[in-house]
Amino acid sequence: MTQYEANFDGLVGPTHNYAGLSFGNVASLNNASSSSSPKQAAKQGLKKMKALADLGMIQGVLAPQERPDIHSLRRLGFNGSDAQVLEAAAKHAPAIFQASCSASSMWTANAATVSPSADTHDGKIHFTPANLTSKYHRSLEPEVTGRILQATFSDPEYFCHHKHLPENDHFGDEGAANHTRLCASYGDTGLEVFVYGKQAFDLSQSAPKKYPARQTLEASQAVARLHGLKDENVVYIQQNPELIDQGVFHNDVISVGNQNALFYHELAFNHSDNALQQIRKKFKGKELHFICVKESDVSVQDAINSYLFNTQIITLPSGDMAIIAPTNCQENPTVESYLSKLVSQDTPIKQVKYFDVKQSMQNGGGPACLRLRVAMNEHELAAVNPHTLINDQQFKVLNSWVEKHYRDELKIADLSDPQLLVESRTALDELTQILDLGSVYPFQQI
Ligand code: SUG
Repeated sequence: MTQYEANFDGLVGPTHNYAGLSFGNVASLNNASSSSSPKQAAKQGLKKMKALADLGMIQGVLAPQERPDIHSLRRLGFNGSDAQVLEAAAKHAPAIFQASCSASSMWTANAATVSPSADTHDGKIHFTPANLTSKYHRSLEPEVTGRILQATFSDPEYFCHHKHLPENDHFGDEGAANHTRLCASYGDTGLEVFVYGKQAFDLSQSAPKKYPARQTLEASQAVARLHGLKDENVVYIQQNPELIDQGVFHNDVISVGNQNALFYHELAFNHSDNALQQIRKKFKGKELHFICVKESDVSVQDAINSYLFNTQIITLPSGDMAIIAPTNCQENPTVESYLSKLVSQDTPIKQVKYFDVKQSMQNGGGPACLRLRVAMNEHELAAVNPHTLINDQQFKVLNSWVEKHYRDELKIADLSDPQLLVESRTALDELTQILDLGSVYPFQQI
């Protein structure tokens, strides 16, 4: 049976902005209050999706969330009409207000953890939305993310959806950003590699000191249990806490895997030798490629600035792998030279393709943050909501939809404009029809 790995990218929402909301994510802090372009951001994302579809990949799209999140502001005691809620929150609690306006659901690597049917106890694809408890603005996402995932993967014969984990720092879960699956081919049982930042119930263990560890071991273990993964097919590895303190706020900022290749920085993991040995021992395929980048080749700082590891490694229909990198890698001479050497070496990665996703990068989101991977066989693919798959037609429709509804420029002060709320809801209402999602948004359920 034919097997695929589909990428479901997050569509950038109409309120994409830079509010400096993510302590520990250096790009987010550095660009706080810069003006953004929601239109450009959405188009950059769509262009990457179309390019991957043109390469013969299965490419899907996940809808953004409703922002400003009036519902969450009402829960915090702001009342009156929607316009009054906006005005009062922006005036009396500007930081909370800005958090309620973030388009952060665009980074769908944080939407959920997904285990393909070859790995799970019941032979279905399992989804657990991430609770994203570490950041208030992101903790607003899981409920609606769950609904969007259910509307995209709705057939219970093939897909099993769990509720997000308990909303507490002890179970802080950031989804696929800290999860990689290694396998011989997509349809084979894989080794699911969960990378955590700290152990929440054992404070004697090492943990970062300056910035938060957003993923806990206990959360990763709970997801593995929910998905019915066998112990022999799972490893738990700790991220190097010193790197979290340098701004590596997720594992996908310092390592990425695809099939039998793991591309990582030599300082990525705590007790690295032991971690890699566990992977080697449990990996069931024949050949495993550890592609280790030395600090002397590319420093951690260069990796963070360029997002060398927030690249997507994809397997092209030809069987070769390609690395999808942000143009920021091309603009960094050390990283560019590393990548051009990499594709000529004896690894499965044979091509590098650069994409301008700068609007996302300025908030700390590279190509890999923008996508959620779902490995599927042809029956499962046939059960996916077809309107969420990118082809020439859907690309055109979505581009025109962005053109029609999105602003060219957005400043923090614009977020309290009641007209922006109207524009966003109008756009999203139309989008649910384009993608055939049903009423997934709170404003559609009143
Ligand atoms: O959660 N940035 C996101 C970036 C997510 C990147 N995802 C992965 N690495 N998988 C975050 O920190 C910034 C929003 C702002 O500051 O306006 C933000 O949420």
